[in-house]
Amino acid sequence: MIHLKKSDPKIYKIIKAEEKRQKEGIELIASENYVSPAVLETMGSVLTNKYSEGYPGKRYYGGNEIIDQAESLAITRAKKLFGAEHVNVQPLSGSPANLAVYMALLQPGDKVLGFSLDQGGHLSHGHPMNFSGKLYTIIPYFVDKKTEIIDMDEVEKIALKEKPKMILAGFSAYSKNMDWKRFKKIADKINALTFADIAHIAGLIAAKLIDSPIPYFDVVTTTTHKTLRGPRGGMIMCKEKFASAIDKAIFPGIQGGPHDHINAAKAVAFGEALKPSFKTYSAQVMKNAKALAGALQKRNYRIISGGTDNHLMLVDVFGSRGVTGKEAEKALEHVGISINKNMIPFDSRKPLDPSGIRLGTPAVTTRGAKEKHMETIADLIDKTLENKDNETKLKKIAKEVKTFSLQFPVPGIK
Ligand code: DSN
Repeated sequence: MIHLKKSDPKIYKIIKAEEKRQKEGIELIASENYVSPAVLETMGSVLTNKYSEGYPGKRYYGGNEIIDQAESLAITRAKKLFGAEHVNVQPLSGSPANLAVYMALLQPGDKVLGFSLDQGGHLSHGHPMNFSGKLYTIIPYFVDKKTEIIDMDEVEKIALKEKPKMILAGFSAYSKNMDWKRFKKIADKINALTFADIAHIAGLIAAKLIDSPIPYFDVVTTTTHKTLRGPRGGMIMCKEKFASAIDKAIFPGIQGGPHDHINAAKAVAFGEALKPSFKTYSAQVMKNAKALAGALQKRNYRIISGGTDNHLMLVDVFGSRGVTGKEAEKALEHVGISINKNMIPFDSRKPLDPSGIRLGTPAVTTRGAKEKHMETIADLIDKTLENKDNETKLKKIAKEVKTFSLQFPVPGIK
């Protein structure tokens, strides 16, 4: 970064400080990951200079014959990776992708069945303060109080009673597998459209380690970062019959020029995900998540729904230790462990200071951590929460976190 260092030392310093934070800390935010140096290089390339409203071969600006090749490669690789009939790689991120799906398939006011945010859903699945909750009539479904797993019989009951126009399946804080086939069966009974948001688990699906909704669902959205380990961005996959409506909803519906440098970086990441090493990586992400959940359970932490079948878990820190999610996040941040506070199902506390924390293993696995390291991480988490008000002990733990982290290189950081 010789140019940046000279021309904007302030931003240069900020980037260097963030590199240091990423290197010396333990990243357990379930939606974060480290992209490869190749993805980083592509995002920092001259492709950022181009405007290319439209789609490959049908642009509203000249000079796009090279950009067309990059976007087409991203599409072809995504189709191969996920077995999708049609792919749009232009969504700027997950929420715009979801907005486009609502716009393409529904009219304002239409009924949508969505997983409640406070139980593991996502803002764009119908939260009252989000466009989805403001523009559409959202009927929420929940997990079973005892098992903390989505009760599909209950989903069916609600669907048959409410007859939504669309059923949305997906989550940002749920550690069990979705029963895509059952969702589709229910939707077929009431002639509803099916929409899956696989933002969190796209990498695990691409690696064929968990079931995919793509064969069954009308439309599937994802982000391209998280477990998929690509650049920040979104993507929509759909059956051919929805292709034109989806494409029009993205452009000119809600977006202008696509971010060509990001779309090319998506192509690079999809290319990486098509390699056998990505399957090995994703399998390790899941093994590490199971090991971390087990190590925490051994220390008497309650894991929501009793464990994890993917890359993430919710821990009831308030119920297990009397430490709130906010207190846990702060104490862990203090020692260099990044996590986020999270509501747990039927939480008696509020979103800004809930009972739970959410942990995920995609980032630490990218750095090379294995099951045995999850024991150390669980131990560091436990010690931190036990000593959350003891500054001397926290300082000591912070040193241990740094020593632990520095054994693992971060891609793209020297
Ligand atoms: N912000 C993402 C997450 O952390 O799950 C979802 O959009």
